[in-house]
Amino acid sequence: MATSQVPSSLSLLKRSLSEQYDPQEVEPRWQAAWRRANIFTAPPSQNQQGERDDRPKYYILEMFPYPSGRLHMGHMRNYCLGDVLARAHRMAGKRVLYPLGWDAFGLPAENAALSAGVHPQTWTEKNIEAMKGPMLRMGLSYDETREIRTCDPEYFVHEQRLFIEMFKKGLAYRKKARVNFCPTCETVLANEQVEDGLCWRCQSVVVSRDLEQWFLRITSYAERLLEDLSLLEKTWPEKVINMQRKWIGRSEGAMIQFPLEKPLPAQSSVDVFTTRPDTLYGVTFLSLAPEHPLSLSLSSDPVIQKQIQDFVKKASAQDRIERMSDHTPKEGLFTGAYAIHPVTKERLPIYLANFVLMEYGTGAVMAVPAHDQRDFDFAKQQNLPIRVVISSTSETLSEVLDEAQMTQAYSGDGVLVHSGPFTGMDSHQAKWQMTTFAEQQGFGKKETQYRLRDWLVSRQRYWGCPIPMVRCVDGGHGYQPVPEADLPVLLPFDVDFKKGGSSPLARHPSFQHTVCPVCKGPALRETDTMDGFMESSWYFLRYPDPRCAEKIVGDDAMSFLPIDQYIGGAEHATKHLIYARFFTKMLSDWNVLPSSMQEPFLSLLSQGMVLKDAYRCETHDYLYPEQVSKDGHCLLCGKMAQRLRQMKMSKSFRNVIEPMPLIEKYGADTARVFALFAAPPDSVMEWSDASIEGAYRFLQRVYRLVQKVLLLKQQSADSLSKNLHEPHERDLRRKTHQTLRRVTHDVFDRKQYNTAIAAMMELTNDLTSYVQSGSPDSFAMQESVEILICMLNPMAPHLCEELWQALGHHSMLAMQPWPAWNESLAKEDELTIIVQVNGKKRGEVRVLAEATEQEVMKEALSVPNVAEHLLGLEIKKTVYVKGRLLSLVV
Ligand code: ANZ
Repeated sequence: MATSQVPSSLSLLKRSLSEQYDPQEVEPRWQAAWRRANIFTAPPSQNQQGERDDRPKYYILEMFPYPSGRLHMGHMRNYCLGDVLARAHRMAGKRVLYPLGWDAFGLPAENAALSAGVHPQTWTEKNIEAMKGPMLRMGLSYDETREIRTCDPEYFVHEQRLFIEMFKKGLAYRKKARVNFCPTCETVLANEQVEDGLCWRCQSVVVSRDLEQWFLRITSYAERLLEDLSLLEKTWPEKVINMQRKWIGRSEGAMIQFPLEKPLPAQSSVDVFTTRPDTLYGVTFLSLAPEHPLSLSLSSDPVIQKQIQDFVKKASAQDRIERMSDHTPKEGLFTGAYAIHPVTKERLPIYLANFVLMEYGTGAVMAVPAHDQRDFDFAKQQNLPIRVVISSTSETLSEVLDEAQMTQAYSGDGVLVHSGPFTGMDSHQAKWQMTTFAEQQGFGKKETQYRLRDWLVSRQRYWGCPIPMVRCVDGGHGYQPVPEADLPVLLPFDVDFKKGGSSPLARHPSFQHTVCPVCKGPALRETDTMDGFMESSWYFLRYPDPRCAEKIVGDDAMSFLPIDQYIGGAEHATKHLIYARFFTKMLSDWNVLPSSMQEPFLSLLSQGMVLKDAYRCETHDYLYPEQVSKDGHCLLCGKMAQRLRQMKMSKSFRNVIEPMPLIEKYGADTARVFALFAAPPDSVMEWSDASIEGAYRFLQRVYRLVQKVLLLKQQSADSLSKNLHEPHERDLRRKTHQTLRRVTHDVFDRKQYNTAIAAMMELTNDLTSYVQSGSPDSFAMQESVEILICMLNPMAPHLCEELWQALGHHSMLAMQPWPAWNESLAKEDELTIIVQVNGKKRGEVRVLAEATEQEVMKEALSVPNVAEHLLGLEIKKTVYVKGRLLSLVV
């Protein structure tokens, strides 16, 4: 157990307060004291003597940072939010786990190697140190004993084991994929390595290529990932849940087969996925993705074949998202082939169309131009027939849309027309009836599709976790996992970043050549590394037992898991937060995690962005604040600069505020209170110098208040005691306990620190007036000031620790129990009741909190304005809302 006593080396420290509060002296002193007392180390569920620690656990985590080397205000806000919860829950008697770590693999490290010639590892380590300093200077109460770095072999060995297990279970596999490829560097590029269509290294035009890559079968978890979002509905932001729903994108519909008029040796029909089987009678042609496997074999005419080849090439080079957009011009090509409508037996021309993507459904669409806008546009362009089969009303056929007059598709629901035996049926009902009919006739079946794709994880990069696979060259054993005894596969340090462009691993003299684990013949080691999102998909499982070497999740880990509160930006809604859920479900299926742990993050807080004004000069573009005069002119040329209000903090807008200078000027506590008070955690936070000053002044006020209290106590401790039932004392105690109730609720339940701080500011004002009132009561004063210091501690821990000690305590405030409010003291003595006559407010009355309806009525009738509005009228109805409102109807 950590001790909460002030260590002896410190117990002789100041018992009185310096005249001026000096955060630069106070803050490092307390940080050292906390560290020495080891109070932030998360207690395991059982100590070394085997004694159980039965306190409830609380695992709080912020999304771990990428060690870019720069700590910005966005980070700082994130960590302040987490630290408040960690500190508050420790005080509330929980066994808190609040760790820190580094998402240490990634592209910028490799960029640095290329541009500055620093090894990615050196660069990363240097940056971690550079960022950790300011983080600890902020007073964040991390358990430093559990720090992890994902680039450490002791960390990534577990990722390699995970990958191998996924391979063995068929969850990691290789398939051909369309990838970005740089012909000059001869390497595949991740999306983020393509800048404006050019290679980030050599600026050559990037092309698409079909190459074999490693994939993880996240799609086999699509349904569970979607279903279990309902478990998170009350504790995750609605926005994030909706983004995940959309990303996973379940569509229910049918798979329908259209026989080819001239069957090919390998295929006799085209399968399509449709969400609207009810429109089957409206199909007038089929559209295939240019990349569809049938495309090149549909025509035997060499002229058409050439046209098809050219079209495929052109469409494949187009951006996928753009291709799907309603606004992108539709492009198509008739293949010369026909399919047969499975019901009407009509001939349907087969087209290639740029807006059909191979990655979705079957890569083929049954086109219903009357009811699908893209098909409509395409039909108009290609002069193809349009056939209305859904009528928007249930009226007679005369109300049916006229194809010749239509200017856009009607995509809504309605009643079926021109649909054989289905005519007159409601389109909802017809969807399922048509599907059943197709099933009976053998040309279709019910089908659910997901937008979610399998996760492409191979990267042709150096600074990532090596994929632990080898390929047998001669023995025919294909891909084989690296044997457990040979794990981890380490990254060779002596690599050459400059020569050529391809991955340094693929050019390393000895890394690649190895032996096949099955036949001991020659084998080639996989030279791809894993996508950086792999490491962040499971890192939270390591903190509870970070040094456990044998297993990914240590024995005591479940005494902390799952994470009670996760904090991070909403920009991770679809990638990281889906991958982490996927891994958790998978590990739960493997019994590495218990079956009860289906979700990693029980509650999620997505903090808003940090914004600040930016300045732009016509000639000099964005300006640094020091390049702008007080009256808004560019100091470089004297022209008036344009002031752009509250832009995202970003290097390119030159409006970034670095936390360290702020801490050096005002101290960490001011920076913390500012970050917490400026806005609710999930809203954007607007930077303003005035708010920083405001936070600073508030803390100074609290300091002076305690100085005054100490002075009064010193002067005449006993004579200050008097009756606590006097009105002033009752008022102060009521305000104190009401504030405590409010702050407790705001911090622990609502996580709205800005309103909590506002309430403490009010209490500080009341308490200051009370203390200055001449004859304060020592008990009431001490009680109120101590409660204030306890409540403020999670936000401004250094100042509060200093004041706590000055108030005469010997134990550290960081381990002090969170105070409990007294409900009877918090209760209002008197209440204000609004009196309405016929729904209009006519007056108010002050009554005792426990007053009955009759007593309230009696008071109300004596209010002149109320009496006036009742004069000569009969009260027909009375509604009394206890403690709030009396409504009279006359
Ligand atoms: C016929 C139809 C008629 C359709 C109609 C829609 C409206 P969601 O809802 O997003 O899942 N589609 C199918 N595969 C496609 C692909 N690979 N590329 C482009 N479009 C494709 O979309 C499903 C609908 O998108 C399907 O239903 C299909 O068009 C089209 F009045 O089939 B529909």
